[in-house]
Amino acid sequence: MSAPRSTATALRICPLCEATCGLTLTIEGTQVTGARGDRDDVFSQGFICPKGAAFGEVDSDPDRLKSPLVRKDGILQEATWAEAFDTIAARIRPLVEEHGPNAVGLVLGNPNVHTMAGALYPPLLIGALRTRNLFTASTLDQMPKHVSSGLLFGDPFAVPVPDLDRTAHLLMLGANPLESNGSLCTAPDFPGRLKALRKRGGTLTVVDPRRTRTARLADRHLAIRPGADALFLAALTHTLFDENLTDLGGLAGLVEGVEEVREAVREFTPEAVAAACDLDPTTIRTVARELAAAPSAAVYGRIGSSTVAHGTLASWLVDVLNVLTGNLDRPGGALFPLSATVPAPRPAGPGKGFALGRWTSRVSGHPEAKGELPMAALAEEIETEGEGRVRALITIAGNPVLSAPDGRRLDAALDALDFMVALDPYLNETTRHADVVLPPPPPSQSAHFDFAFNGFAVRNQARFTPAAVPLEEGRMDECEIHARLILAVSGMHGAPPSAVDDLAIDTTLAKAVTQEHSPAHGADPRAFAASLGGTTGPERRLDLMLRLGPYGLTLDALREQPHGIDLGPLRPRLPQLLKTRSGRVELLPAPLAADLPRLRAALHARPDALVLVGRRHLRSNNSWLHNAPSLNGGSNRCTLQVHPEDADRLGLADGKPARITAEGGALEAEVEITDAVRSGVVSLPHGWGHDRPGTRLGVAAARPGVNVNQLLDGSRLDPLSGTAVLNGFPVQVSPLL
Ligand SMILES: Nc1nc2c(c(=O)[nH]1)N[C@H]1C(S)=C(S)[C@@H](COP(=O)(O)OP(=O)(O)OC[C@H]3O[C@@H](n4cnc5c(=O)[nH]c(N)nc54)[C@H](O)[C@@H]3O)O[C@H]1N2
Ligand SMILES: Nc1nc2c(c(=O)[nH]1)N[C@H]1C(S)=C(S)[C@@H](COP(=O)(O)OP(=O)(O)OC[C@H]3O[C@@H](n4cnc5c(=O)[nH]c(N)nc54)[C@H](O)[C@@H]3O)O[C@H]1N2
Ligand code: SF4
Ligand SMILES: [Mo]
Repeated sequence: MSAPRSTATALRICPLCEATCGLTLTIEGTQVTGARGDRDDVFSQGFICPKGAAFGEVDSDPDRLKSPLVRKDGILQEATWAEAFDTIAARIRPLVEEHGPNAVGLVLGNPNVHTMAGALYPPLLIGALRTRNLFTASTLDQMPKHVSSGLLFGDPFAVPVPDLDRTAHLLMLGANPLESNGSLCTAPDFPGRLKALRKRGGTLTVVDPRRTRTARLADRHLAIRPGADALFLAALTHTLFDENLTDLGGLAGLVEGVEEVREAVREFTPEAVAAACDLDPTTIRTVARELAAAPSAAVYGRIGSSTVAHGTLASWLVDVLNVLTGNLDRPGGALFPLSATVPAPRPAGPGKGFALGRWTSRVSGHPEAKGELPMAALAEEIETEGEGRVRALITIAGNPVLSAPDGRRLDAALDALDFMVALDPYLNETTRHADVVLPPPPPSQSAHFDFAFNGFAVRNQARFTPAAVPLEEGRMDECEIHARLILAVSGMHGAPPSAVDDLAIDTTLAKAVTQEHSPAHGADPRAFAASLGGTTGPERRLDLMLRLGPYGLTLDALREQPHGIDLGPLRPRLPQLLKTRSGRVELLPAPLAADLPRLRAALHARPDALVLVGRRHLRSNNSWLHNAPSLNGGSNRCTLQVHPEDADRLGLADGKPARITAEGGALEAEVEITDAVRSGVVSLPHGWGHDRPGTRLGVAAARPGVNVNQLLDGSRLDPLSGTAVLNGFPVQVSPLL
């Protein structure tokens, strides 16, 4: 007879999307058997979605790897942690010594922003590798926003978020928070907050080629032609100037380049953009007037306005509109969050500015952005012979074979590597190519703090949840895996992992004690380090960041408030946060001005007859949640949505297969006829295509779907940010007979 299992509860911040809801987990023995919203959470106040409710199932997925895998005789086999790190040290160092640091490429995927390890260690790994071959999910996502923020404000992380709870008017482009739960706008219960906006008399305009669940909640839905947002936003800007509707309010002395923007958008009249956007000029003028007239308003753009040909221009114009209507940095407008772990603010003044293109990629000459090269260029950097070729690759929490353009080509490239390491819980489409797989423990066994998302949250707050259950025997904490990986690649294999954290703490403190605005100014670094709370390296680092942060918090203070500490609504932060050379908001930075002729050319381009856009489903998350049975029941989700008129024209029948062809290849998918997509547009979700051999994803493989990114060949990029065009590219569709 086995001993009776005890039932307990534990708090855990949900890592499954950007909303960061507080969950109360039910734990039997060491297994999570249930999850509900934590009603006392200072931020999420009990909200939970179906993904959070499935936390236990995701956590205990039997397909999660339990021990490291090392390739022996061509086959991935279970191995000890010691063997895994020995192999990495033995294989990576000689490559670096012979071919230089760029011989090792690094891929960082999305879940890194959902773990403490993913926030704390990759910067150190990048420093240790000194490689320029850095590729992340940002160039499949929000890099355009980093670039526009870098240029406008001097800081690529200074991303204004809409003040959801106080705004009187929200203009949302290319986002569908009722399915995604929000992005670059961390807001538990985004749907509830939008409903509250309507209830208090506010208005919502949604710009999306699909009539999404979010669009259905709006006062106005504009079914724009995909890829045309920058033109639409330029016409709104034009109208503000044309009708004397600009009013910078309190920003007036803080902005330069306003007159230059007026000139730059002169040509983009509502009439001039109407055909490309497929919106009538009167509507465009009305939207501009509403924006100007609202007591407060925020313009907010996400994926559908970012992963497009003019993604950086669109991201820039979003904030140009926020500035010109006086809504940037004021309550009810778009504000900059202030998270508890950023260094305490320095005094306002000129900064170093933001440079783009400090180096270029080896094969195609793509300019770097924020130190990164386009993910879409990874395959060619592996395939193409010569000095600086990527010979070894480390992937951390990324599945680019499905999430980036042309997975088949990348598959072949990964096969051609000399050596590959994957830090990932699953053997999937990407990690199956690795020589060493390092599996992190399931989330219940990891502590959590949101380093990334607190910087994009609609309310300042800080929450820490310790591991809900102890590390299972044979497991290694993800932070320790990272630390050991850093040691293995930097010639310090075998040193204690705490050395990595100590070095990080020492480096941070050495700088902080010299800075007058730092809470550590003038302190003895050793004594300060010795006073840090926390029992592990990452906890001590969190404690340090909190102590050096703007609120003077400590890890102990967070532990005493397990439901979190509310730090209040967002507050104005200008001019302090500006790091531009002028010390002001630079409204028309030169690289953006130089990209405008490309937008002008788009005014006259003939629209493609049929273009494809993506979509998200509430129960999914990119490529890795298709293995949880309760999130994957019901009808097929990987369908090609087609408007009835297009279906008629193309001879497509509902429920029948169609062939979709584009520059990267051809796919077959089931047709779903619906007028929720506008005519001229078809929609297929991403993250599917789980039919490759050598993976261990039993549930996902049974309903694999197709990989939409196989339609792309990686050549379509937003040039300023290197971001792949994943929305609004031309396709041909025909019935499959
Ligand atoms: N066509 C099209 N393509 C897209 C998009 C789109 O809208 N359309 N969206 C893009 C966007 S926005 C993004 S962010 C990317 C995402 O693409 P990726 O960054 O590749 O992320 P995922 O597909 O979510 O894969 C996540 C990987 O992390 C692993 N993982 C899960 N949890 C953990 C963990 O705790 N630790 C570690 N180490 N690993 C973990 C999973 O097993 C999986 O291998 O996809 C992009 N691709
Ligand atoms: N359920 C679920 N939640 C997720 C994810 C997930 O995969 N599933 N992924 C997470 C990640 S990594 C991210 S980055 C966020 C993304 O969060 P969101 O930005 O909200 O992403 P989507 O839900 O894909 O919404 C994008 C919308 O843009 C529209 N669109 C496409 N092309 C255009 C265009 O040219 N112009 C305009 N105006 N609209 C266009 C699409 O129809 C779609 O409705 O979601 C996160 N949350
Ligand atoms: S909304 Fe996001 S954070 Fe909240 S429970 Fe759902 S998946 Fe988790
Ligand atoms: Mo993303």
